[in-house]
Amino acid sequence: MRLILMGPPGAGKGTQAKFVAERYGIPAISTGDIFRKNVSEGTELGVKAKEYMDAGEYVPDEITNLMVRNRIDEPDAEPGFLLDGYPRTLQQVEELDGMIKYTGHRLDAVVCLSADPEELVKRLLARAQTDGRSDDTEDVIRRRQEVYAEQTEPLIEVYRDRGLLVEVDGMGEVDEVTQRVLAALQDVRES
Ligand code: B4P
Repeated sequence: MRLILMGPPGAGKGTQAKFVAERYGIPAISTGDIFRKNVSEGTELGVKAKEYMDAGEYVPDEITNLMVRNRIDEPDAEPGFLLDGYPRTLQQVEELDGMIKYTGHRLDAVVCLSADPEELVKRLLARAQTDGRSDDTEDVIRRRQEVYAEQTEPLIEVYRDRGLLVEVDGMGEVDEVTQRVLAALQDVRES
């Protein structure tokens, strides 16, 4: 399976990616996690990414695309992968199309989690209490929501037009959402 998991900040991408990846035996590749790892290790990529992430902006496409290209070239991603939080711009969609075409494979589905924006602010502020992520302050969360609406929401139509979009309600308990995502993907496999 080659899957994309998308949705606004805090919709549950990272939370659900773990379960989906486990179910299908594929790696979950989170661009956000890779950036955060680089930030914590103080790499050159991390220093560049931090500036954008802390402001709630997207890291530039050329940096993000190269990072994903390298990651999906690794052997564990050969049988398939779940991309969590990539692509987020139309340019990233184009790049990903090229990467997948090059390997002779195709995307199976794009799962988009939806949730009420105010609930998402609450979830992320709650996470701020426990994880202390530097981009989980209210101003930055609201900026991330704007950036998502401007740059990532248009991708929904792109994937809908391709017949790949699977919309899943991300409200409710984590395990309820997991059941919905897995059931929706089961339908994709059987269709
Ligand atoms: P991400 O790490 O992807 O951050 P996110 O959108 O906030 O995460 P996510 O939606 O995964 O939140 P989660 O489910 O874990 O990106 C961070 C930054 O990296 C971006 O702003 C950008 O700067 C940069 N970046 C990443 N990818 C990029 C790209 N492709 N291009 C350019 N820049 C990029 O959950 C959030 C919280 O809600 C958790 O605390 C969780 O426990 C809780 N939660 C989840 N589901 C819940 C539920 N059903 N009920 C209650 N709480 C729930």
